Amino acid sequence: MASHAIRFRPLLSTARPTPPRVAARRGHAPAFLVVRCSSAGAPSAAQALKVRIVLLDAALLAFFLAGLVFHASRGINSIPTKPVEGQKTGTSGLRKKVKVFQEENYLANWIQALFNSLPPEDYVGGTLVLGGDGRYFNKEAAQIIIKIAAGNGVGKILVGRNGLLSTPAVSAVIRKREANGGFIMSASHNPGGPDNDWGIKFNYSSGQPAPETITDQIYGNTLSISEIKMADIPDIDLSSLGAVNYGDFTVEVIDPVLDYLELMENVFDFQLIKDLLSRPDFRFIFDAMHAVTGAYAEPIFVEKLGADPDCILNGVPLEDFGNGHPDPNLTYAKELVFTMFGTRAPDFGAASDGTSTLLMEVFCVKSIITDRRGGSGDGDRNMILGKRFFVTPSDSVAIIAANAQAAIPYFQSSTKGLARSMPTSGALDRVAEKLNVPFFEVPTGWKFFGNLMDAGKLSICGEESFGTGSDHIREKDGIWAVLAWLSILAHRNKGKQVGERLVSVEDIAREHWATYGRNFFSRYDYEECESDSANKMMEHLRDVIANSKPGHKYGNYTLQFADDFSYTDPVDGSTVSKQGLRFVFTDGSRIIFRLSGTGSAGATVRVYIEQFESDASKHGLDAQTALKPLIGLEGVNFTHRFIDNNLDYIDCIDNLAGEMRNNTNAMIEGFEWLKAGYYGLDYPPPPLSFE
Ligand code: VG1
Ligand code: CO
Repeated sequence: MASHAIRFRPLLSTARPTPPRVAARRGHAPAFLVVRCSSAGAPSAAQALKVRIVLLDAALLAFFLAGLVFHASRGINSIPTKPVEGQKTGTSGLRKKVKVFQEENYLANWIQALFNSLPPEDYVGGTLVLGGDGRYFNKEAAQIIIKIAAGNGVGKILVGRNGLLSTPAVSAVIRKREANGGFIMSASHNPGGPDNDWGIKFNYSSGQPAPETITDQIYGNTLSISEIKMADIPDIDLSSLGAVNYGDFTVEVIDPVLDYLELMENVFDFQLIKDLLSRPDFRFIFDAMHAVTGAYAEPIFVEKLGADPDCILNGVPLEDFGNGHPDPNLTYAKELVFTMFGTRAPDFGAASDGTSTLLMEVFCVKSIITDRRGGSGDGDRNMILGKRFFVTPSDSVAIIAANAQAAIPYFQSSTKGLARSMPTSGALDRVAEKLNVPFFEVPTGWKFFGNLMDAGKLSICGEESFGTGSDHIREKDGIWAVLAWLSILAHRNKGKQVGERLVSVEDIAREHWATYGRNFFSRYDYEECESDSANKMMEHLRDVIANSKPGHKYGNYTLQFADDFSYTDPVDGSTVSKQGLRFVFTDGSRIIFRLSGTGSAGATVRVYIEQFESDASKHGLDAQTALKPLIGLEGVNFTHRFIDNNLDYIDCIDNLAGEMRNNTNAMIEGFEWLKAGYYGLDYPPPPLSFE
């Protein structure tokens, strides 16, 4: 790698003023001293000083000199590089195979492109946070990121010990420490290990995922990048807490749990939860699925809340999540599901980010299940199960919202507003209506919630993909969701004698349906489809939409409208389009098609099916039974209609049907088969028909 010496030319910043939001959040004036690097022809630092010294008062001069000394001691290598194709950020950061990230400068290019995209006052002399889910390649990546940050003039990096920080913890640390932003090293729910995925995400100063305006700029810069600025510092030992200085650059290794734990203690009534967990008649299991939640489970659930340590399963984060898929859903968290549907099921089971070990016989007196397969590697997802009962994420957020004010101190005074992603079921809409608070429907991906929260318009939000959260941070938060449910259960059972029947997860859900009606919901994923076919299928569906008219009959359903979802941010007016194809019927039923934006190979087609039922006598139906008329659309076959006159699509769909039979990732609500004691790799064929 070629490198050459850089001379420093200190300048008074001519850059744009810091946006008021950033300045206010930092709580101090924006950095005014910017060091620019140039390789030749620049006046020396001493010359520049002479010119400018008259303008500087004593304090400024002192600061300036200090900066000069520090910068001089921070050797920076300028590494020539070439653009790499395909570094476009998806729904949540840049995700690729580990092997791709290991290619020369692949990661370094993206990180440098990021710095090239941010206004210098947002990072020069500032503080950034760095952490991740402990997956394979994080250790190497952390060192690269630290050196490039130092090379670009960042003042301080706060890193979680051993590079670990859950996604919600990164958001919490950014906010608490008033940092300018942070990096999350995670491909989230995508599997880890040398042959699997790696990912990187940048969050901004209020802890929110960078908006598309920034990620688009980063992508633009990856296409023209020619130089990487890397500080010439040794690899940092990330295993022990404390700060190390290299001139004016500091790396501080922080405890990954403390800031987050403190926040949770402010949001929830820990004593209330503790009282529930100490009941002899309440059992709770937590499986951390070898993902990052493992680092949080013991300090929070055991040390603070008194849960039995034996009941934390797979609590040691592993680089490949124990070879599991760290996505907490009904497919990847089968063992947890099995346990919760077993004869001696605990009262409450929750999953957050990945396990591979069978939980077949877990009979802890007090137990919590947090299953990383049912969540994601980075601790932002969650799955909630009661005894022989699955709460859909769409219902979960609605139930939390409906009960938050009574059960969670953070929401005691008010709920500002509620929001969900477009494909998430309409259960939350009805709660917003009843609470008479503003409601928002945003595109898929957490980044769209941040602005609403910053503007004070949003308290609680969620996605059907096992993401739930609130404005306590700017990410979805798996442990927050588990604590929210525990709070609701604790609140509902306060004062109950041992032996008295406890209000269960199922009771709470059924009561909710009785009040608001039930939104039956199911999502089907068709993974690793051929990209071209999937794109053609979507184009074809767009044609169908263009030709469809309100009032058009589909079996017993009448089309209200069909469109390609687009969104205008009510806060900054920015717009995004092509966010999912919707067929919405007059009774509120919906069929939605989307292409995933988080895959690392091929295309993933997601189909979301939803039907509203107000009749309480039908709320007990299995979701697959309830949804059957909509999915089958007898005599019409909805999916078939879209494809039967184009063979290309049929090829793709055939392929999809094959994938479906192999049960790649079908989040199937209901589970009659499971209740009947069936448990195996082959799910019964789903009702969605692709013939
Ligand atoms: C998926 C989910 C989406 C979620 C995103 C990131 O995106 O559908 O709701 O926000 O993953 O979650 P897509 O584009 O594949 O449908 V995570 O836990 O992977 O950060
Ligand atoms: Co995740």
